[in-house]
Amino acid sequence: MPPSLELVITVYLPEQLKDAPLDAPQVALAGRSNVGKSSLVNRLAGTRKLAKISATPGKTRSINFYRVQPEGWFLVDLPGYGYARTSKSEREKWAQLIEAYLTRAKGLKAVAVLLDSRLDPQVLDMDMVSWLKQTGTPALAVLTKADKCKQREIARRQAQWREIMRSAALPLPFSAVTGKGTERLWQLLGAAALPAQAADDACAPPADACPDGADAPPAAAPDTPAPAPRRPAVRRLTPRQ
Ligand SMILES: Nc1nc2c(ncn2[C@@H]2O[C@H](COP(=O)(O)OP(=O)(O)OP(=O)(O)O)[C@@H](O)[C@H]2O)c(=O)[nH]1
Ligand SMILES: [Mg+2]
Repeated sequence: MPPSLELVITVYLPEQLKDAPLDAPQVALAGRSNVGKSSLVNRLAGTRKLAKISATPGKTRSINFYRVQPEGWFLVDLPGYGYARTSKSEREKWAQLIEAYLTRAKGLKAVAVLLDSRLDPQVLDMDMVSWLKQTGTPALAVLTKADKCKQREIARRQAQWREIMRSAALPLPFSAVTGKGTERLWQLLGAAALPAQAADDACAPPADACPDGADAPPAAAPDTPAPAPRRPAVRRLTPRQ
């Protein structure tokens, strides 16, 4: 049985973060607006109704904390960054909320960076990856909307991101439409959230591998320090203390 997801709290303002389970083990989902974060949450949950989805970018304007049962860690859906067609003050508000979360979430074990399979690496995504490296936050790269791409294109995108992230691992192709990558993603998220438990389970046989090579674990905390970001990921992100 796959784990289940339950929405426990929605946060709209940085000051509301004090009521959120920031100390509990958690993995956050980050990515540009419209990349497919909420669709991924719904696919993991096996429902279309848990997270709100829209073809119009900028749908998720809050941070949504989902409890993963039975393990008890949290999957955290962040608002998308870089949505251009909204006011500057609105963008700043979201950026502040994301920054407040990333800097205060003591239980944050990793950030799954969602990247659109169809697009060449975007500056905002590279800035997010650089920030994660600088702060020593493990990153899992996930290529969304994989159903829209031919395998050759996916392989090229995987190689591009592996190079950028200086990782031995390939990003995981994922499709909320077909379900491709779902089982593997659950494994990777769980292992990131609860590493000790994953080590205990290490003797268990590996789950089925994806035929297209997607079974390689996606980029995890790279050892090599990255160059400083050209500009901040979502505004000015200060490393966590
Ligand atoms: N073909 C395809 N479309 C997808 C996939 N995932 C998401 N979409 C579509 O992409 C659009 C945006 O999806 P969302 O899940 O709302 O994206 P988001 O990242 O949560 O967006 P914000 O909340 O605005 O940050 C919707 O029209 C989805 O139906 C996918 O795997 N394949
Ligand atoms: Mg969303």
